[in-house]
Amino acid sequence: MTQEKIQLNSQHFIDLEDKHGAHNYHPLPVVLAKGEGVFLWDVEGKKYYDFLSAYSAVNQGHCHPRIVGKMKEQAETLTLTSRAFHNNQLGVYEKYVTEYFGFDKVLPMNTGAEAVETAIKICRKWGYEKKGIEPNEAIVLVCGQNFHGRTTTIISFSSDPDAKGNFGPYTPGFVAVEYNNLDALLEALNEYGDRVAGFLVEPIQGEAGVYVPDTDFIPKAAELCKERNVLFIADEIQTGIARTGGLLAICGDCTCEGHCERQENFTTPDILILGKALSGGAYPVSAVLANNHIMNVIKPGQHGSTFGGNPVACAVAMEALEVVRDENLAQNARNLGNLFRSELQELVEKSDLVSLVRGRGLLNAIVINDTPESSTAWNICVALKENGLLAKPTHGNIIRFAPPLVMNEEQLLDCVRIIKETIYNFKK
Ligand code: IF1
Repeated sequence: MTQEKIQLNSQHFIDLEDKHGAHNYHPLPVVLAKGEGVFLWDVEGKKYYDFLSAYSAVNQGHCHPRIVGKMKEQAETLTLTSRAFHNNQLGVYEKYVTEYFGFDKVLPMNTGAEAVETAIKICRKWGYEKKGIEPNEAIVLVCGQNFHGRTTTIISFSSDPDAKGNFGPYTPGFVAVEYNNLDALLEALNEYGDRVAGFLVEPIQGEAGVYVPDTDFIPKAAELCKERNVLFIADEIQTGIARTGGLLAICGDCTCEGHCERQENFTTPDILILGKALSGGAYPVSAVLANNHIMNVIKPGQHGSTFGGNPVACAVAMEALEVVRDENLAQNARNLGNLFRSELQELVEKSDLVSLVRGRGLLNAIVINDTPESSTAWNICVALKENGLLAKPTHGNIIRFAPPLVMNEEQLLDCVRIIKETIYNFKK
């Protein structure tokens, strides 16, 4: 290659980021230039399977033609009006998404963290105006090892020192209970009594390492909240939109694809938070859904966002959700997830490197048999990259595997082959 061409390879782009960008991430050494379905290509033209899906934002596959088509169509027509005026997309989307998930109303935002912040504000306001909590005394219960975003209030209740350290002073009004521990939840409800406005929980803790709680944790936690007049707030930003084999992770093993007849195992949250794959990864779209007796505490001028509910976001989100239904992505995630975990169980039995496989649907992880401080999981991901599969460790020794939900069985088994060969040939 000529000197000019060498300059435009991966190192060139990595150097640009290093010199001109904040160092708030430690990416795998790969520079991507193109995505299509389950595949990504780097600047040298090497092809990879995507096994992260941008942290479950690209459930519908990279650059889904229907989603990109709608985005282009709306972007060439009307991109942004602000909420100072009405437009011909927002109401249509609001009707569509509230009927899709079974709620009276939606408050549209952009990023996941903004939606979590929005849910906290709605919950607190409901606590004061409907539950009668003393002013500024509301408590929101959260879980240890949570991940809900990176704003100052959200990291105030994080248990991760990297996410929280040196960002104080912290927002008060949050109490953490151990995840998957109903006794701990009950104890906190008893201790804080009528001050508790809500319980914010991930149905499966993604960042913490794909922790799937006991089957009865979510339903029983929701029951306890109902008994104590506490809002059950489900953060489905990473687990929702078909990722875990149902439309939502709190659907349990219901495969209703939405419009659930509220089967006995369905837990209905008081506030549902969505993001990421709500747009198929094409555009920042998030949403907070709730019924009128909760959502109507928000009056004009009390919350908002310049881009929240913009016409492009509305058009993209409707198409992204149609694709989930038309392509039966929840059922596919369920089927391929079962196959994936059963195939990888072989690694637990035959390799000293892998101590556990866990997950639900196509949100899975393997636990590497080394300390969280070791670089083994990272080095395995670098080896996977060399072998054509992109994944990234979550906390230390856990590797998350989350391919786009449009993957087919042949592709999944090809990825299983790559993962097995990489693990069996890996030298620490
Ligand atoms: C990063 C983690 C995953 C989320 C849940 C809210 C948000 C997220 C359950 C906030 C976002 C992203 C953020 C991104 C990496 C990724 C992540 F590693 F950070 F924790 F997926 F597990 N609730 N998760 O998973 O949504 O504001 O990002 O749109 O910050 O590094 P956001």
